[in-house]
Amino acid sequence: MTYQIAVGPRERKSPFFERTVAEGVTHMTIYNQMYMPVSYGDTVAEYNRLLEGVAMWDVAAQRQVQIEGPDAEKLTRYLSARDLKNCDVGRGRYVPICDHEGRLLNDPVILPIQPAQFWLSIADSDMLLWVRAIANEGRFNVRISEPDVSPLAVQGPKAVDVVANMFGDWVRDMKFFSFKKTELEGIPVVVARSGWSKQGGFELYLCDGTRGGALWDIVREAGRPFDIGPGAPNYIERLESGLLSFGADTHPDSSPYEVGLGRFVDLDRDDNFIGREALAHIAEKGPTRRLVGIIFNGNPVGFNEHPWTARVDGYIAGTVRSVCHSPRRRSNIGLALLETPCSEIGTKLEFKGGGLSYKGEVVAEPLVEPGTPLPNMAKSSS
Ligand code: THG
Repeated sequence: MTYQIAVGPRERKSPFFERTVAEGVTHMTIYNQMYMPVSYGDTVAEYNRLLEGVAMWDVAAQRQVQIEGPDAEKLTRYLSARDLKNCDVGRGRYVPICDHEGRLLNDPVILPIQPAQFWLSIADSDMLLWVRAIANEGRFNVRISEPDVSPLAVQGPKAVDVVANMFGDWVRDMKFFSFKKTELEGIPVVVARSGWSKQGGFELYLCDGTRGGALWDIVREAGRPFDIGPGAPNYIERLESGLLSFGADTHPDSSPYEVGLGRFVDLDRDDNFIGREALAHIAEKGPTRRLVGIIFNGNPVGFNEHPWTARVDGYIAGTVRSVCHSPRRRSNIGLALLETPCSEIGTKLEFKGGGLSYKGEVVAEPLVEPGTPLPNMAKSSS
């Protein structure tokens, strides 16, 4: 069966859209009502480039929710389940945002741009609606907007050389999640040491959407000596490394505890935040489900279109959320959301997907230790 997703005005185009099309993007997803590239047609080559070289990703769909004004810090802290006490300007934080029942609504990176100006660099859910509602109902003195800001990620072990080539050697000393406002040939950007991979890299937050093509070309040119190529948030690498994909790995009612973000919830902080009571209750009882790493048998799988039902001795124990074949683990791997009693390491699972039956097992995370090199076998001949 072949079908296509229609392109129309209800979804937005990234400032890098035309360039990604010219580069030969083959697959897009929709994220925050914006098209986002996921593949240029050779996922193995893209994975290899991310592990051994450098890739550039249009991640403009990681939209920003900007909170500005006298109560900006107060509101940002109230929204965040993580204590932002020592969140200095110039240093980002990975933060769970929950509703009053402790359900995870989003897992943004929060960037304190100025003392009274914050960006929530969001995953795929409508944070603008949530933040505006909370701000207005709580009479916070703030302005909430979606600014003209679009991240372009440069990821991989050679990313630091490419970014130093453009901005200077000072970027080599940047700590993870630190950022700085600057410009590149007159284009306003925020340079951050961050990105959705464990291979190292930067994100350039373009602050003028009319300059997307220009920024793309500058990065492409600076990366030429390092054989940069287009890529996208890499499904295989993120599963190996254990980076959460909100909405894919999570249920609409998942708490941060069940999906491995409990370490970012601070219940003993002094100030109040949304979901505090519910989260304290869940923490005390323990989550009823847990997201765990799995390995499973069979020929190398591609990806799953939807969650697969997982059984333990015939009992429906939960769902397999995301799967792929890992070249470094030399096995099929995945993440499964299982009832807590069925989530212990060593638990045996059965599931069906794409017409095939699999046998799997719960294993420790990360599925692949950071720094594990690529086996020679996996390297493409191109
Ligand atoms: N960069 C930016 N915005 C984003 C993402 C990003 N918005 C959407 C999505 N990604 C949000 N999710 C994540 C998930 C993980 C991380 C960042 C954003 C991440 N985690 C590190 C880890 O797990 O090792 C560090 C976590 C920590 O210890 O603080 O980087 O990628 N701009």
